[in-house]
Amino acid sequence: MRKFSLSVVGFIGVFTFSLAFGQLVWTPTTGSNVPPTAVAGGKESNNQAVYLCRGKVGTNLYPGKTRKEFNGCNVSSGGKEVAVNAYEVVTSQPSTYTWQATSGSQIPSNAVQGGQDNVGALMICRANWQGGVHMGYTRKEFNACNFSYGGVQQLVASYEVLIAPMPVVTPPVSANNNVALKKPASQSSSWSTTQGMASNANDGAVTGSWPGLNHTQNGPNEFWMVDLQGSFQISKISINNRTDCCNDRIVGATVQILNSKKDVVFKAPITSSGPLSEFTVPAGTVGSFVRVLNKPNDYLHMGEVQVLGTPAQEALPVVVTPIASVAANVALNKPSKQTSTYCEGTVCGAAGKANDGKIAQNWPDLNHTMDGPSEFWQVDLQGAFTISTIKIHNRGPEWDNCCTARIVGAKVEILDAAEKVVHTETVTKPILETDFVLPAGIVGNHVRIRNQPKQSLHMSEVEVIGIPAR
Ligand SMILES: [Ca+2]
Ligand SMILES: [Ca+2]
Repeated sequence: MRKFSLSVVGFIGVFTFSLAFGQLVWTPTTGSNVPPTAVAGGKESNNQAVYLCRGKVGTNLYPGKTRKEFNGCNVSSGGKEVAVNAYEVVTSQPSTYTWQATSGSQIPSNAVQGGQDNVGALMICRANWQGGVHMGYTRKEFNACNFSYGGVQQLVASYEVLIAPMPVVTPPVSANNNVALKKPASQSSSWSTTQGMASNANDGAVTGSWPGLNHTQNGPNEFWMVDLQGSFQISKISINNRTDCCNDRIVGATVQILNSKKDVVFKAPITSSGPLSEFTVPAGTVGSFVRVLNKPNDYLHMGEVQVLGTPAQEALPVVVTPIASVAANVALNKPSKQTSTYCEGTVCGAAGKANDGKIAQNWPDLNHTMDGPSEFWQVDLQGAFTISTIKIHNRGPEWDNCCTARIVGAKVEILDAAEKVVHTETVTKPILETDFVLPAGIVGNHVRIRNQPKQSLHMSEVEVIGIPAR
């Protein structure tokens, strides 16, 4: 091949500026001084190595090739082969760099830049030519690898580009991820068939403005719920409130964590009308669902619910036997009975399900009578207790809103040892939990819940908080 030495004048100092082109190490040199550590990138037809270099012509920096006989870095410029006397040669190339076959304008996004001209970046390429392999440069518009050979520019459309490894993106290990994100969400009702959908509250968009909100109707028992699709150790729940109006409607709502059986394992009231409410969940809390219950008879709308958690094994709930000398649920696991029992096949709403310690709120984890005119459920406390509070946990809302209202009108009676009524309360709201704080000094041996006539009586749990009477 012929060698040309054109336009090689005074380039000392042109490489003092720094060009951060990947991880190749470019070492300045001149003329025939090819360092022994130079990296071969191609070869002549007689297998003599040629080395990757780059040299400046005017203001352009071109990748090219060198060996000591060239007395410079041979680059393609202005249609000619130009030997640049003061140039840089690659003396170290990461082992992860590879040559990738391509053609035309198809340049991989991780191609390595080796220079630039007045249009833009020039990527390092090489092509087979006349029995050898020769390095040059490419850009999409060239539709080829541009290199020099035999004194002139060569353009070869089938070529290779030098590529750098794609950066490896490592997801955070065991981080507290938002495990609610885009999981199946449901709600008791929606604003319309197309607006205020449940999924708006866990789509990842933290907006407080309509229409980027979930939006229920304003019944007594509205809710939003996300299925986490697995059990997670939950550390925190964040709720982004609506901010464009009506931000006080969320005050009085309740956030709950439910385990895989939909037992409530954590609950907290939402007390702030501010843009963000955050709930720190006690360590060890494992849940599969997160539910937000509305403030009864108000709309529930939220921008985003985020649940931070890590995958976990679910521990079975431990039933703790209360110590009788302090105020405790004295109805827990005591003998209970009811006038009739509703069953679906072999699955029945036995009386004991209303005082087994589980607040599951869904069938079949409920007691369930028939719907006669005078049904009741009753627990024998097995002793006389001074009763301070009775908590009635209603059936949950997510099955159908028909059932939660059946409890309205139910009577709560406290009976003495002779089963004479000593105190009565009435359930007035179809809400999830009604707490009756009793006047001081009420002593009872039994608690009876009478149905709203001709409505089935079904309850998740009846808690009777008391201490042994003296
Ligand atoms: Ca959202
Ligand atoms: Ca129960």
